[in-house]
Amino acid sequence: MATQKKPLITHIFTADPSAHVFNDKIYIYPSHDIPHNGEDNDNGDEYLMEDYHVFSMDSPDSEVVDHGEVLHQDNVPWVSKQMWAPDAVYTNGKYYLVFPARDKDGIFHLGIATSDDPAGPFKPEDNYIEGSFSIDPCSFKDDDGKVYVYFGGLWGGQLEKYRKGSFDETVGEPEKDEPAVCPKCALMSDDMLSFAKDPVDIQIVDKDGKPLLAGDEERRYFEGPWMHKYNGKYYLSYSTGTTHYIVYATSDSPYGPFTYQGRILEPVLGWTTHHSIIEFKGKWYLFYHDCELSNGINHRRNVKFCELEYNEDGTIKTITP
Ligand code: FUB
Repeated sequence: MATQKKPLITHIFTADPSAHVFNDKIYIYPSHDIPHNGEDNDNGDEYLMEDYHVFSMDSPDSEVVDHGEVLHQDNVPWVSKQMWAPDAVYTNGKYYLVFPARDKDGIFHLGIATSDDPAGPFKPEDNYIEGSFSIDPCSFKDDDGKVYVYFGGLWGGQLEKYRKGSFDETVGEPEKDEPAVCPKCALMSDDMLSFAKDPVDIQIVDKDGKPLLAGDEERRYFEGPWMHKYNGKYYLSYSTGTTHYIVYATSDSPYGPFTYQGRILEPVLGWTTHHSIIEFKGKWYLFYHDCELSNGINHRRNVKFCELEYNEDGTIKTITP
């Protein structure tokens, strides 16, 4: 299946779209790339995001509406810089924006901001979620009302630096024949302001039940987790980073283990690839980004979307951009 989609938002650079259906409309919570002429590097220093805008569409065929800036880093007491990929969830009659950023010491954590309206503005908590770390939160509400946050990203996202239990700047990725670094999952407290349980590793295994190895770069986890459910199964999808695929794995439990299934999206223009998946009025859609608007400048990205299709057996048809 091919997608012909054009950049959805063209007046600012947007990336990392987390899409949701709230009140029968599609809401998009992306990050906001700020143009600059600095260098790209493996630490992600080029991603100088400072704020969030929220966008909505009445339907996939409608115009997209920019609801404006809904949160700026200057209004979040614990943040120093880099408000990266956010997500949002509706629970307890409120909308919660879950976002990563660096604290004053340059360490990434996850923060919470709240609104009565899916379009914001969002009021931040003074401190980050205690015990949170790394980047790319996906806030998934299960059918029983429990909210789980899946998170973690390698390299600039610092995930591998926690391999020994706590942050250690000197710790790198595992050897290629060792199990890959796992994404994390934490059950949220009922008030959405803290972790109800410590984050746990989410295992991603091959068809024989063996954990994917760090050297298996076409399949192992790198960043950008997304969770959705289809026909009662949990689908964990994510970016493979260095090989630029969006891939997925399935499980009968939100905690896994997840069995690797295949690719959702072939590489897009630009280094990063990051996505979300929603169902809207009986059809499924993939939201993602590339660098078409900037002709390939890695930190000037644009959100796109296209339809996503399942095969009869529940596998997902690979999309070629
Ligand atoms: O947008 C900054 C970072 O780039 C995100 O956190 C990653 O997922 C990648 O898209």
